[in-house]
Amino acid sequence: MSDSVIYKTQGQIAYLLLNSTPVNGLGQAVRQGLSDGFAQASQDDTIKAIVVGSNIGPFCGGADIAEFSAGTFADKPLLPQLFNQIDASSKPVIAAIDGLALGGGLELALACDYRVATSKAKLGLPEVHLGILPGAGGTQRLPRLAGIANALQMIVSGAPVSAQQAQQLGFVDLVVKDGEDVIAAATNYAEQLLAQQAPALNCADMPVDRESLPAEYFAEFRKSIERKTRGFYAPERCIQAVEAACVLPLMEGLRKEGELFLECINTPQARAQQHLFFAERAAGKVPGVAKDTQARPVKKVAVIGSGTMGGGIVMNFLNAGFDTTMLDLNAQALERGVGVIRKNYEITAKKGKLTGQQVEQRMGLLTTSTQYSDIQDADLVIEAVFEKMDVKKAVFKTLDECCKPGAILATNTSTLDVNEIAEATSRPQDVIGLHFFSPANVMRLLEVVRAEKTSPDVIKTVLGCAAKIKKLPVVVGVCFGFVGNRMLEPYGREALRLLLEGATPEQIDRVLTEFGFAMGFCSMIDLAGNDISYLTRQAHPEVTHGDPSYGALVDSLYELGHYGQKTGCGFYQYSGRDKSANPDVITLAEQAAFKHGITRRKISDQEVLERCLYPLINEGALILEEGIAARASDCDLIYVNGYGFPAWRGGPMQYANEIGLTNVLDALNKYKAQLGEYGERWFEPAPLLLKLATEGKNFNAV
Ligand code: 3H9
Repeated sequence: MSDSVIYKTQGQIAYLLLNSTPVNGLGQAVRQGLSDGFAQASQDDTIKAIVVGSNIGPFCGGADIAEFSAGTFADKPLLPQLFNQIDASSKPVIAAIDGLALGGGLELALACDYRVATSKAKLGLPEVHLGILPGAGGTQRLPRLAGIANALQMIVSGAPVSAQQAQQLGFVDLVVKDGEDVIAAATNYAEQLLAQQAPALNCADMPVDRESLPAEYFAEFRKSIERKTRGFYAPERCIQAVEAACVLPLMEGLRKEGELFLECINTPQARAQQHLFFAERAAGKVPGVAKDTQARPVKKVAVIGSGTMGGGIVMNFLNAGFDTTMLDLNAQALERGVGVIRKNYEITAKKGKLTGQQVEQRMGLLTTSTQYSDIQDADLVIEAVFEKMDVKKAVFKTLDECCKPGAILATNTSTLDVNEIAEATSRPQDVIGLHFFSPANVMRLLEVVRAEKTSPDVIKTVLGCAAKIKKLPVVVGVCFGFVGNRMLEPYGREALRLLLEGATPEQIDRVLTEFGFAMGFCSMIDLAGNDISYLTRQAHPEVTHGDPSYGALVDSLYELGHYGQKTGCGFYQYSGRDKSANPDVITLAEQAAFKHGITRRKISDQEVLERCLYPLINEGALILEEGIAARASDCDLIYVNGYGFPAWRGGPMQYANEIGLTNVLDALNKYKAQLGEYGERWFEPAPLLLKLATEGKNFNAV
C-alpha cells in the first residue's frame, strides 16, 4: 500500500487514514491507497467496521486540482467508482472529519455510511468555483441526505457549512467538540453501531423528496441566480445534475453526473477558474520575501483621512477586530466620517447581516483624533488623504516624526510614486503602498506596492494583515498606475478613441458586457465621474505621450460639466436609475474627430473588443517584462478582483493564453499598420509578447 493512506486495525475496526500533505488531495496515489485499504478491510472477516479519517489533521480538500490540467484525474482508480464501492460496502463505514471536507473530500464522506465531525469542521462542495461540478457522487448523494433545496444551494453556491449546520441538514450524525480526537470519537461511534448491529447504509436505497417542493422550484431557482452567475457555464450543469437526482435511480444519476462533469472539465472556463485558484496561492509567494521572514506584530492601526476611502479602510480593520484610530485634522470631516461608518453598519444590521451588539462592538474599537501625537503607538498607519504629492509628503514627514520606530507607514495612493513618498521619511524601509479599491470595505483586491527600499518583513506583515481583513493582496512594483490602473489606461484610451472613429458608448459597453465585464468602459467612467479621469490626465500629461486625440471627447464632456452619474449626464443621460443615450455625445465625437483629422467609419464589434483588450494585454506584457508584476497570474487576479474582468475567463493574461498569443500579436500588428500614425504610436507589440508568441509559449512560461 502507498504511504499516502495508512492502513491499520484495532480489534474489529479497520482504519484508512489519509496521509498526504498539505490537504489530503485525492491524487492517484491517495486513490490507490484508499482502494487497496478498502479492499483489504472488506476481505478481512475479523473486520466489522471501517473508519476513514486523516493522519495529518484536515480530513480532505478534495480531488487534486493539478490533476485536471494534467489529465491524470482519469488515472485509475477513478474517484466515482471508488466511492461507489465504499457506498455499497456491507460493513459500516464511518468518516471521521476534522478541519475540512471539501469537494471530493465531502463526497468521500457522503459515500461512507455515517459521519462524525468536530465542531470546527467545514463541509462543502466548492467545485463550481473551479468551473466544474461535484463529479464523484456529490450531486446525487447530497440531495438524498440533506434534501434537494439544501443540496442545490450548497452545490451551486459552493459555500461550505459548519459541522453543526451539516448535522441539522442531516448529513453529519455526530458533532464532537473542537480539539477532541475525532478518530477516537468515530471509533466509539463504530463500536456503538456494532453493538446495536446497525446496518451499513446504501444511498441507492434513500429516496429523494421532490414532492414537497413546488413544481416550478427549479425554474425559480434558476431565475434567482441568473444575475450572479451570468456567463458561467458550471452552475447550470450543477442544477441539471441535481434535477437528475430527483428523477433517476442512484446509479443512473451518477452516470448523468459523470457526463455533466466531463462537459465542464474540458472547457476554457474550467481552465480559467482553476488558473485563478492557483494564481491566488502563487500571489502569496513573493520573490525576495523568505518563507521564514518574521512579521511585525500589528495590534493598533491608524488611518489618516476620514473621507470615503479612509472610512472604508477603517471599516476593514474594525470588522477584523483591530483597535483603529481614524485621524483627520478637520474635526467636522472626522465627525461626518464616523457618522458614515455607523450608518453603513446600521444598514448592514437592518439587512440582518450584523446584530446590534456587533455594530456596537465594532464602533467600540474606533477612536478618533485630530492630533498626530495620538497615533504614536500605532503599529500600522495607512494614509488616505488627497491624491497630491505635496500633501502626501507632508503627511509622511509628520508620520516620520511622530510614529514609533518599526511602525509600518502605508500610502493608499493609486497613482503617485511610492519611492518619492518613502523618501520624505527617514525610514523608507518601513514605507509601502496599500492601494485599496473603492468601496474599500467591499472590494477584495489590495495592490501592495513594494517600493525600492521596502523591507521584506514589512511586506510579510501587510500580507498577514490583508488575510485578517479578508483581502486578496497582490504585490506589485512602483510605476504610474501600478498594475491595475496602468493596464486600464490603454483599454480606456482605445474605448475613447473608438468613439471618435465611429463607435457609440452603447456599442462599446454592449461589446464589453457581452464579453463578460461587469460594466462597459463608458458606464464605468460615468459611475466613477469623468472629472476624476480628466484631473488625472491633466496631472499626468506624460501618460498621453503627446497624443491629444483620444481624450478630446471626454474632455468636452468635462468642460460642459457632464461628469457622469453625479451630474445626471455623461456618456449617458440619467434619470433616477434609468439611463439613456446622450445625443450630444455623437455630435461632440464628430467635432473632435474633425478637429483631429479622424475619418469616422462603421466599427465592427470585433474591432471594439480587440482594440480594447489587446493593448491591455500588451501593457500586461510590458509590466511583466519590467518586473512590476512577478507573474502574469498576478495581473489576472488584479483584473478579476478589481476591475470586473469575468472570472470565467481567468483574467486578461489567461484569456490571451487561451486564444493564443500569436492571435494577439497578429491583431496588434494589423492595427499598427491600419491606423496610421496612431497605430504606430500605440500598437507596438511588447518584446515579451513577441518572444513568447514566436517561441509558441504563453504567459505562464514567464
Ligand atoms: C473536486 O474535488 C472534484 C471532485 O468533485 C470530482 C473529481 C472527479 N488540489 O489554500 P492553501 C494546495 S475539485 C491541489 O494555501 P489554506 C494549495 O495549492 C476540488 N492542491 O491553504 C496550496 O499549495 P501550495 C474541490 C490543493 O489552509 C496548499 O494546498 N476542492 C488543493 O488557506 C495549501 O492551500 C476545493 O476546491 C486541492 N484540492 O486552505 C478545495 N487544495 O502551498 C480547494 C489545496 O503549493 N482548496 N491545495 O501553494 C481550498 O479551498 C483551500 O486550499 C483549503 C486550505 C481550504 C483546502
